[in-house]
Amino acid sequence: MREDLKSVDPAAQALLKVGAQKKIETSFERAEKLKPCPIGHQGACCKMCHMGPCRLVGKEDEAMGVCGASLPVVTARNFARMVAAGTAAHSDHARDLANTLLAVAQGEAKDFQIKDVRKLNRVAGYLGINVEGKSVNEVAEKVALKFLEQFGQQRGELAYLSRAPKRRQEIWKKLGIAPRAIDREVVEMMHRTTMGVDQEVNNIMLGAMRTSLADGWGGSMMGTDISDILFGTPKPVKSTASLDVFKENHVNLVVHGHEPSFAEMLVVAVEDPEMTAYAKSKGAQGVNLVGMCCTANEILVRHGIATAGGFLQQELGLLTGMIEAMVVDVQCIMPAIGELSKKYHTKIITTTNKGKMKDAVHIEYDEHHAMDLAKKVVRLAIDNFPNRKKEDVVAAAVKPANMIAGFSDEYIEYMQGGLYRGSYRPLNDAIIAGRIRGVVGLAGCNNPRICQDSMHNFLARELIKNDVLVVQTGCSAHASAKAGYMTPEMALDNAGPGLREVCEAIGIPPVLHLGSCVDNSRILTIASHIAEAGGLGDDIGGLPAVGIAPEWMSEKAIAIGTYFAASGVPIIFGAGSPVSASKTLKDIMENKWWDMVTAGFYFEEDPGKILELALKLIDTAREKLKIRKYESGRFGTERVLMDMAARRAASFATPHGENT
Ligand code: NFS
Repeated sequence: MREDLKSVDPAAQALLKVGAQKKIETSFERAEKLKPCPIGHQGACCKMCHMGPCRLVGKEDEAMGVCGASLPVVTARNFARMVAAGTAAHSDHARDLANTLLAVAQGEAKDFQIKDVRKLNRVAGYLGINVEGKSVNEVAEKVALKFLEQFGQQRGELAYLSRAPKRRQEIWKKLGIAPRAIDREVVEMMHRTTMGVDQEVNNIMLGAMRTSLADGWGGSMMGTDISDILFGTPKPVKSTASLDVFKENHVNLVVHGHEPSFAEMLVVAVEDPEMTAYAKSKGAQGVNLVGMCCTANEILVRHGIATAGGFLQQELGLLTGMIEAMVVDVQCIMPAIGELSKKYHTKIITTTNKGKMKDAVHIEYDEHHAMDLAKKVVRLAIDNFPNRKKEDVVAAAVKPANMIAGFSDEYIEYMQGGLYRGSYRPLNDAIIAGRIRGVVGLAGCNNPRICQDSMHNFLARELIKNDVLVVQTGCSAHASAKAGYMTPEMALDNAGPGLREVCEAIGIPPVLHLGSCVDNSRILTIASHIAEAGGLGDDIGGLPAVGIAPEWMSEKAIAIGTYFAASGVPIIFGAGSPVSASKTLKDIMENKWWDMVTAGFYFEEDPGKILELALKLIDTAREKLKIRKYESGRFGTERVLMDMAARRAASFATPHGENT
């Protein structure tokens, strides 16, 4: 690990130098100048009312706010509010998609179609909707209405909880943490953490788990499913990743943020011959659409659109001087890009009333006129091409890394047996035999307080070396993609012998790109399938699986970590703990939660210790399951993950039998 570097990504390093030469500050420098408030950083600052903010310093059992709130209560409330905010963000994203699905079903959003009818029917099944004799649009309408109901229903529980293993559902019921409705859990969490309501630490944390489950098994899972229904379920696609995916002779248009609908329209619009002709009339050869952050992941896994990387790349991208327009919507958009764009010819285009920005052009997206608006944006970018200043242009001069992305849970099932025999059993067998030691979901953000990508890359490399299959989402996936880890060849050279054999048999990378952060819900689905496939217990809790977010910064990451723990997957976060002020809270999350939900939530800053802990958790789970003790290079005699269907799958055919 290089402590002296701001990033391990050579393209980022090159652009950071450009920034330094031009005396342009980015979040990397601001993070150095602006140290976090130590009291707030550890979760010991209470600003729920105007008697404070109270800074609870001193001994844990003595520190107290003006109202008498104890340190553990304050820390728990702060944590729970982060969960609520993260849940709100993912779920509001899903709400917009549900409204789009409804508009499409009702014939009001004519530029979209239902791309994956098979998935629509599968989802209808989960929701108890009978599809017999109904047209595609009729089913889609019922599905959309049922989804919208999930936000505000006053009775019952979230429909998707039934997708979890029975054991897990029982645990949630017993603890009283089965979420009732998405909005209700977020609202209730805001209520119970306001001044003078919930004063019992364990109860606040149970509430946090219930709220987070409304994200994982609610908003996020819905977001993933609706995107698949409307835009297609991902299957492996080739692409490239780097800050150097911008083209000097093209109009460069970046989509940055999270919601995929408008980006999907832009993917079509930039290919329109009318747009290419218009670009040529302005001296460019065409329009180069590039993704950033989670919008990048959405259009990468479905269309193979190149990615410029994750959260910390947004300012660096502008420093290339080659971006004509950056279209943003919601979440992880740095306010700094508005001011920075003024130093260049780049136009920032905001597209939602929820997220406006000073110094940006506002073109409000509306799914009812999606294509017209997409073309308007593309034209604006093209019109800006002649304004590009030659002297501003810097190429990072780092060859973009090749990658394969697009491993949906459906595809992972398909690749283990083909369309009609798809199953998770071969994966379970590989785990039981010790070829695969365990599975790690490596996810989450970048954070300028940590050398960019250093922990993501270190952990991905070390985990595969130790025969751990790595599944990735969000900015962590960008980190591996840029480093070139998402190719089948990576397995040959770097994976442990067992994992390498499995990857070779199917022709997959040892590091699988599952999509955006809402697509962490795919990991929940995979974990449920593994539990149901047999041989590894009957619950998600107890599987040799761990979730890690080593460079996290967002409230959304906290919501994700909490719903994984509440679902039975132990979680390790790097980048400092927002609950470190309270030993009581640390004990609840690291120990008591094991008794309650068969998983703990750990904060550990040292990457070596994170690795050690992850492997220990995996090995302990193996021991408890009484499966073969992991030893590198020594496997059991169980079925090898290789048969004709698996070999055929290596050609990356679609999980749904269509032609690619
Ligand atoms: Ni996830 Fe996507 Fe990245 Fe973190 Fe932000 S882009 S939703 S929150 S920073 S992984």
